[in-house]
Amino acid sequence: MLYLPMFKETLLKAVEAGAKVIQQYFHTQFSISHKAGINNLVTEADHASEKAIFEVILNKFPDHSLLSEEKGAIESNSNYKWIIDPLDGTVNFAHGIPICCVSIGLEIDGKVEMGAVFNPFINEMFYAEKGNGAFLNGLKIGVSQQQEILKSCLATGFPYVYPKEEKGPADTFSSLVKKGIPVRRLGSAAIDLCWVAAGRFDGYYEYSLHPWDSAAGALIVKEAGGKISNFNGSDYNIYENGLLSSNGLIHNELLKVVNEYEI
Ligand code: LIP
Repeated sequence: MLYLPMFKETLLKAVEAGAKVIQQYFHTQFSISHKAGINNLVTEADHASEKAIFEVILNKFPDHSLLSEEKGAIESNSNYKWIIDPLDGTVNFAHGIPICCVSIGLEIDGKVEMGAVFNPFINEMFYAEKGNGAFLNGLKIGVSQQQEILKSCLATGFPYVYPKEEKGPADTFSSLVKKGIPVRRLGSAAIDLCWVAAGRFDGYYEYSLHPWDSAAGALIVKEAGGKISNFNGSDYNIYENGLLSSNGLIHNELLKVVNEYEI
């Protein structure tokens, strides 16, 4: 791809610009409003981060499409779409919990080709481009080698509007914790995915996410040697529900849990 270095430079500048803004707002007084659901918050920082990110991207690529959590879709007839979560982990941020990040994926001709996730509070920049591996602060990363789900450390998240189906997120969570498996709930899908890529979690699943939550992190997991699918085990689509990511070694066991609620 001829223009990759230009895209990478803009991608990293954009996540850094957003991250600088959320750091400036952290520990200050900022307004918080509510979206659909009980705790689906959005803060001044989300909007200010998004504005800073847009400025970087549109300054360089004014004709590209954007899909961002707060502004939604800004379509053009471009083959390039920047998929942006200006502040992933908003509830954490609003409560002064520094487990949050900026996540941006670049989709070219319908496929995410590169992505970056930056948590400025612990200075962790995750980056990947398709076919070239995944990196944390410039150092190559890889998924864990844990082969047994009973010995794994997992992560999940929960929707703001709980699904009406009889069995769902709480049942899967319950079946895992009843077996003594540690299941963390960090509150940021993008960080959850990057921590699978870095080998910290052996797997992460979530029932319903938005494209901006997972566009960058899904690629980072794959480039770190991990596996990502939907709950049927087929290719994950960022525009559909059901994300299951792992080191690949426990993937089938985790699929069984989310589908049959038993290990
Ligand atoms: C959050 C995700 C998290 C999920 C939350 C929420 P937000 O995104 O990162 O994994 O469990 O329900 O969707 O709202 O902080 O951008």
